[in-house]
Amino acid sequence: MLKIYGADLSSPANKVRFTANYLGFQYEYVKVDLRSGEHMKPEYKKVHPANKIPAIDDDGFTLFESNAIIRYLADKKGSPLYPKELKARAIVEQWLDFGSMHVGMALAKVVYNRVFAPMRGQPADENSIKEGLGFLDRFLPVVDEQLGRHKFLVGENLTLADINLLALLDPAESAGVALTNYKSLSRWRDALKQEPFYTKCFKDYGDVIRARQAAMQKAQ
Ligand SMILES: N[C@@H](CCC(=O)N[C@@H](CS)C(=O)NCC(=O)O)C(=O)O
Repeated sequence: MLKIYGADLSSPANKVRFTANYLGFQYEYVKVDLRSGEHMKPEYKKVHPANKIPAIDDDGFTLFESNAIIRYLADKKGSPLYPKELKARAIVEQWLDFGSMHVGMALAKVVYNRVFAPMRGQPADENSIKEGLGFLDRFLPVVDEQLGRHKFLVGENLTLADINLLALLDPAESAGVALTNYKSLSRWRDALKQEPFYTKCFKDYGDVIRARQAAMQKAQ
């Protein structure tokens, strides 16, 4: 059976679970505890040579990098989430890359420094936060405009580009990044968060962060 190695707070790993849920895969979710360094164990290096999550093991076929994994899963099912036709696929790739390389990278700077650094007792890098927020101010309006023109990022059908961006935006509010002013993006996001592929993982990512923060405070 397909195994998905991930962790509930990892947006790249959640993206893989959302995709597998949407496509109807049966899978075993193998939680890798990053805090205790489970990912650094030699056994796990056989699954991911750089000791990161997510990764999958599909009956002995191992794969890492969340975007490579979701493409593989969609192609395995022949799903329209990842169309076959040349230009349709190219546009999905375009928004998939834009989501990961621009929106996701910018938000990650803010999320790391405002959420994960404090959890690890590390100082926040204010310059990195400022840079991330600047990029978000530039890139989120582009996504909002696109979603004002279409139901989904690539027209009227859900694709991998939507699932990618949905997962990467999950920690926004926990990092103090409000998305409510982006009306079309909020309409798109609120609707997708009601879908079973998402709710099968959690109601809201913010709940997962808050539960982790409360557990850490209790343990102190
Ligand atoms: N580009 C990778 C990012 C993977 C990544 O950085 N994962 C983080 C968790 S979100 C991780 O494994 N961190 C542990 C580490 O780097 O030691 C993907 O999309 O799969």
